[in-house]
Amino acid sequence: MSSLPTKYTVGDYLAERLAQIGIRHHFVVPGDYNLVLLDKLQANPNLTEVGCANELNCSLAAEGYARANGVSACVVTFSVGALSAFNGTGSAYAENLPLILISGSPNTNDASQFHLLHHTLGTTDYSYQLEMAKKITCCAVAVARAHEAPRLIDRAIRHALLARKPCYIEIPTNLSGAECVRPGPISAVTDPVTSDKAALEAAANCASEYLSGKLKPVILVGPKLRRAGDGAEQALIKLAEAMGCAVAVQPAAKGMFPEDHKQFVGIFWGTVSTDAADSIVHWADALLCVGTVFTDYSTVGWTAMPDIPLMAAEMDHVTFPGAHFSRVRLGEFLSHLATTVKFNNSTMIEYNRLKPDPVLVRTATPSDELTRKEISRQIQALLDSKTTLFVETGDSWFNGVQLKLPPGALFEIEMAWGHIGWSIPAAFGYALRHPDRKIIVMVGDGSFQVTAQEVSQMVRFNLPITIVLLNNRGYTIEVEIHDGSYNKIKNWNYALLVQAFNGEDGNAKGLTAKTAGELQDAIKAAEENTKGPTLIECSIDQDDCSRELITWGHFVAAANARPPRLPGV
Ligand code: DPX
Ligand code: MG
Repeated sequence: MSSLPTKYTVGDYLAERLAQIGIRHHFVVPGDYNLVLLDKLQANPNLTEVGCANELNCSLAAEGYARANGVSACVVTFSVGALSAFNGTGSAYAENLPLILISGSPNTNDASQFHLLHHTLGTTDYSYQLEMAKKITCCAVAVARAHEAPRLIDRAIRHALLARKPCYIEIPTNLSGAECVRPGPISAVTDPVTSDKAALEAAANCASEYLSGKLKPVILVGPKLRRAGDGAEQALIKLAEAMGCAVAVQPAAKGMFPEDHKQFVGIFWGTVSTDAADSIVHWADALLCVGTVFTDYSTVGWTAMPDIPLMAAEMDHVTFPGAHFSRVRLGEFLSHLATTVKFNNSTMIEYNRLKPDPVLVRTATPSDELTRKEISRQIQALLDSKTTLFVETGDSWFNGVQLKLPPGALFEIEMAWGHIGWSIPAAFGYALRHPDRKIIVMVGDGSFQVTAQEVSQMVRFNLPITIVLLNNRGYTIEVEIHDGSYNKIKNWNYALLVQAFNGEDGNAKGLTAKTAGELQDAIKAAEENTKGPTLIECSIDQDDCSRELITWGHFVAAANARPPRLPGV
């Protein structure tokens, strides 16, 4: 391409690699250690720079972009920027997303001259940021000489893409513009590792052994299914249909198996499961776990950990009771298994007996005071094949998980990291990559206060995101886990705040709803506002929370409160 540089610098090299792996937007906050690098990235015709209000939001916007695009980049300055961006990087690690964190750093001459520098700890050792980054990424590199940049940049990006984890690249301020070689073929960075044939075969044989003699198989789907890529989601549908058995889904994997599929039996979340997913999982005598993640949250304080021997198919390996197979790619394994398994629909027959009858949903009259149930009912009616629903940590998790996803609708949740405020920047990052989708965010008042500034980027980029803010006046989920005065927060005028972000040229709308009719009108106004975000503040009573939140909160609190185990006891 004519506008690509003829002479490459470290910054040009990085820019070209980012573009080659499919990144179209890079999220930045400038600072003097990264300004030359930002110029180089800006100069690449395939990259669009997206400025964020702060580095926490910048990293979370990149986290959301990685959900939509498969990979993302976040560019910050040394320490004051990077330490804030570590939070979103931690999220990307926990949620299995390849986010490339890039930080500017001091001039290469300063360390040997023992200079004290701004944006540092006030010591002359500047290696601490790299050392910290090593703990929260799968590969952390610091470029110390321009000629090393190609090797280190390629290594970090390749590791991130393979492991589906974040990586870290540190570039000194005086090296971004330093000359280096032009990039070689991108396949050296992006080509996938395929399964070891013998291991794949052996794992499939072991699966047949595991299933032989079992009468009641169930598939349990976890969030790593989508992260694995490689067509794993489609392969799972084929496997499920070949087996004919019940398919339950973990809350963080909602939407990764179609909810309108006749074998979908609900969200398995222990005692707060939907439909009868918990009954059928507990009835099973064989559980094929596909990309599952068992944490205190997903097992409801360890009360719902399956207690039968499991098959666990992970992104790059498979384990069985007494056997382990490395270098088996999930998509390939599921496809292979689909050709060898026997049909056994016993769990579907039983599920259809257990399945609860549809609940009659009461529609409020317009003048009725707004309730959590009515909000959910109205959001349910909004969902269509183009919707992506973001649900924030808080009661929004439980309200969102209860909704039925129509075919094509997508669902995003950050259950492993659980950072309140994630949904606003993450939905912004996601929307840049998927401007064609109808994005709805369900968020609580406490979470919104953490990252509210990023609504201004939605305004800047004219993104018509609908934010349904549940104002229950505080940290209700914490109230249910362990209450105290610290769970009260200062109330804001949220609708007015969002309009303040308009400045002189924005199209954000801020609306309030205290009754069912007001919410209906506000949703209509949101649908008509195609040029900017619409926030609808829904006021509800502080104790108007879901049954699931109270039950889950009770068990998680009990798990948190276990007394220390003494040695030998
Ligand atoms: C905290 C949580 O208002 O939602 O529905 O009222 O609970 P609900 P809100 O958004 O409040 C959220 C609040 C304070 N968690 O209840 S879930 C602890 C926490 C966290 N992340 C960060 N800090 C603290 N999850 C960054
Ligand atoms: Mg709240």
